[in-house]
Amino acid sequence: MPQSVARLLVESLEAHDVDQVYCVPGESYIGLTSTMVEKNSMRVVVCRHEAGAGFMAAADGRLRNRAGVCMVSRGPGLSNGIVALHTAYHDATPLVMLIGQVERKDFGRLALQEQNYSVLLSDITKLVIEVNEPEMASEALARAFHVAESGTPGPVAVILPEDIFDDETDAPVDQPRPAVIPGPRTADMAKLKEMLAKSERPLVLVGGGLMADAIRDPAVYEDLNTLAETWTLPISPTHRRPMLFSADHPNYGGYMGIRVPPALINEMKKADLMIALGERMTDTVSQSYSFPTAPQPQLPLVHIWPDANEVGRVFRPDLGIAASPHEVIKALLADAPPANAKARQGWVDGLNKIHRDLLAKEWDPTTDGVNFAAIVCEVDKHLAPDATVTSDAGNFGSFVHRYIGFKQGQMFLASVVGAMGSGMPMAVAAAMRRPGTQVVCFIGDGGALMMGNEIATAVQYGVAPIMIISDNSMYGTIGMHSYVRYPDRPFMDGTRLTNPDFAAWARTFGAEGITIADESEVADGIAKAFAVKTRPVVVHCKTSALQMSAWRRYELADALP
Ligand SMILES: Cc1ncc(C[n+]2csc(CCOP(=O)(O)OP(=O)(O)O)c2C)c(N)n1
Repeated sequence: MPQSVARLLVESLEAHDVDQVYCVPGESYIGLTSTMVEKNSMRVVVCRHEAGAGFMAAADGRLRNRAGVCMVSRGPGLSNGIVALHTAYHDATPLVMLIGQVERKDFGRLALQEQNYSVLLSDITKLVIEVNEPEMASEALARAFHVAESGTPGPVAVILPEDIFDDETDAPVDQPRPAVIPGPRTADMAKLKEMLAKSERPLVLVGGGLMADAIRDPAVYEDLNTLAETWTLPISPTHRRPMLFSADHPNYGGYMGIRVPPALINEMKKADLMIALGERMTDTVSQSYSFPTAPQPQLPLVHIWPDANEVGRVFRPDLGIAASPHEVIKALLADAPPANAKARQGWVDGLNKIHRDLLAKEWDPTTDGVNFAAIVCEVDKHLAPDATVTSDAGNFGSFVHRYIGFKQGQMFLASVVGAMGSGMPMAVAAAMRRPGTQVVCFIGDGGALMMGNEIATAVQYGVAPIMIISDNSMYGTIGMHSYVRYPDRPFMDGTRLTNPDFAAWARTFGAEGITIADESEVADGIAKAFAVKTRPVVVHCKTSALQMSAWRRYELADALP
């Protein structure tokens, strides 16, 4: 029986297991939202900004290892949402964005809010699909999900003209394509085993590809731990993936994040083999293409990623394996470890000692506000084994990575490519997806006023994330870059911010507001925040600007013009 395109689209989303979509409504696709609400088979989460909706869908994509779905209106709506597409594209996160378009009869006239999405989105999506025929609608969605989730996952845009939703069609629901999980070749596994047997100082980086596998199959963690222990390998989670290996595991080889501290990176550079296991190998992870060096790595590199396009795109590996990283781990575990594996124990212990020293919960006193280290260490004491932590972009994040001892089973979400504004929406999505568990968002005063307004969405949907704001009254990261690059010039004025009382701001949303202005208030303030549980909490932390990151500080004389 014929049915409307809107109904067909909703049924197609249902077939793809979509139970929640994030949106800012718009007249250009109102035919779809109204049908969704009428059919009531999935929750339509109404957000405050399209970037918020996009980041929530990106978080959903990571939490479920299925494409998260958001819907935005044409022109201004999509323009607001572009930052989330950019993040999903760089972060290899599966995302389907449904975007309204002008009526088909007006294509190309520069009609109200018209944009040419195929041109506009060509560098930040895997695919743009324009649905101009009712018969194509369901097939287009099936393709969108498949492309978003396969190979290197990423965002796909589906363009829906305003006048298509009420058209009738006999087209059936196009069913989801089966997940394609690539495995390694026998010959490549033999070579990998040979390289591992010869190596005295291997370094294993684990990244976002393994995170995706772990959602599909939680046995990933047990298998990774067994591999590390029996093959005597140091494991280094990469930038923004700290929960892939427990920080207190004796095989933890150090966190390969942004600007690895000298003590650790100098030791890592003694490695005689690098295995990137489910890590895309970005600018950040490779320390600006210096370890390994691009395009020719200074040490033998094995790059394992489920997409041959990516393996070899920047670095020339000695061995490239286009496979799921978990499949490679399982294939390694099918064999006994090399006879001399235990000879690597000293190498693993050495890296682990540096890692433990770096993680020590120590900090120096500050005079111009609380050292954010004190707050992050206190939060760490309260985090449950299944807690979710999200982080916005900014220097406050360095404290999170230095002082929180993440564990497998916990979840960490952030824009790996460093988009400010991502932290709070991701926390809201996590709180909806993981009800009854702790969700903590770390954010700067800069990011808090970019996208912290999604706290309204948390209140509206009855979830209770905790937003910890490091208010150093400046865009601190940029102050640091300015100081490092142009040490003789004044810099603070170009990055200073005048902020509201964030605790009072929180209360106007119906959230709880707590202020921490002195280190003596930290333990109480954080305990109160974790005790609330029934509504969102904002902890306004008045932090030191001179303590520019977890690793360095300015002298007052440096900072002033
Ligand atoms: C959307 C976006 N705009 C600008 C930047 C550049 N940027 C990176 S960090 C930063 C400052 C962050 O300031 P804040 O949130 O206060 O945290 P802090 O660095 O002070 O800890 C800026 C402006 C960015 N990464 N993303």
